[in-house]
Amino acid sequence: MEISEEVRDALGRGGPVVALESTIIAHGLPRPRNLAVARELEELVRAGGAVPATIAVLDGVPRIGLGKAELERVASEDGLRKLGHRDLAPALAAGASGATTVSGTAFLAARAGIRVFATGGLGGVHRGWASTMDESADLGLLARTRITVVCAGVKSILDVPATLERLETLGVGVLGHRTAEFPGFYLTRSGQPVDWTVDSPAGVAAAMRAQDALGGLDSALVVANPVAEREQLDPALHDRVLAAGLAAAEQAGVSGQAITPYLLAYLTEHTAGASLEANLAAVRGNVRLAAEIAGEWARG
Ligand code: PSU
Ligand code: MN
Repeated sequence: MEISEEVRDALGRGGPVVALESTIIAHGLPRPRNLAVARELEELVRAGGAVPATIAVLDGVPRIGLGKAELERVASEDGLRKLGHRDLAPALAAGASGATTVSGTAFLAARAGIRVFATGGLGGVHRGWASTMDESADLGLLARTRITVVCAGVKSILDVPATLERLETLGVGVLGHRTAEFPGFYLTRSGQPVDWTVDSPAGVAAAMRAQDALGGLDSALVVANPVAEREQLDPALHDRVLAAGLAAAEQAGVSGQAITPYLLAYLTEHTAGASLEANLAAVRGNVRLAAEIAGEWARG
């Protein structure tokens, strides 16, 4: 894999680095806004004193840290694949290009030596799992990877209580950041409790150090960071449009990798962009917090 000079330097001196995923850019946000967002997220990491490492696969090469032209490719190239960790080997062998999901990004980030990763909302157990068995590969990969993922919970298009149960079964730690309630991605609250709450980035770094001191199984630490209440999507609008979107997806026969992008786009369209603003507010908050955590972690 190819690590950019800036990221390599930062890692070499033990400086703070934050990994950013590319699926949200390529498949989760509408064009051309997505490119502006990709740049903005990198700037937010820098403003927080850390180095951004946006991750993607281009022409069969995993890239850790993208240049200007590469970021533009991720935001605008047609036919870019969506790559979970299981897709990496075939993509590399085929010389393909793709955006990496949480699982693909976390896998590559950990191998590059990056410990902190920011995203919007994790994948998880889809509603209707009992008939489709659709559970995001994000969960299984996080169960086997020592990385700290800052997110606004799991996407609210999912079965949130079931996803939390799976995280427990898989042994993935969940910390609420200044919240005793698990966030709901577009929404400040999901209605589900979290078992552990920390009140600062230093508190997260302390848990990371404790993970390392304990040793044993490598697994992720999920830092759940709610979107501010004034920036959340109106909960009644959310519930109404999501119900319609789930019905539309079923009617259209959308399944597999396509379901998450379909629902996110449906919400954006049918809330006149309000869900997009809430999504972006959540991601920005996560990126800022991740930069602070990376700073605390680097201070040792
Ligand atoms: N967070 C967002 N938007 C997104 C995603 C996360 O705000 O588009 C992406 C992540 O890459 C996550 C993926 O891994 O959605 C989950 O897809 P699936 O349900 O197909 O595993
Ligand atoms: Mn799936």
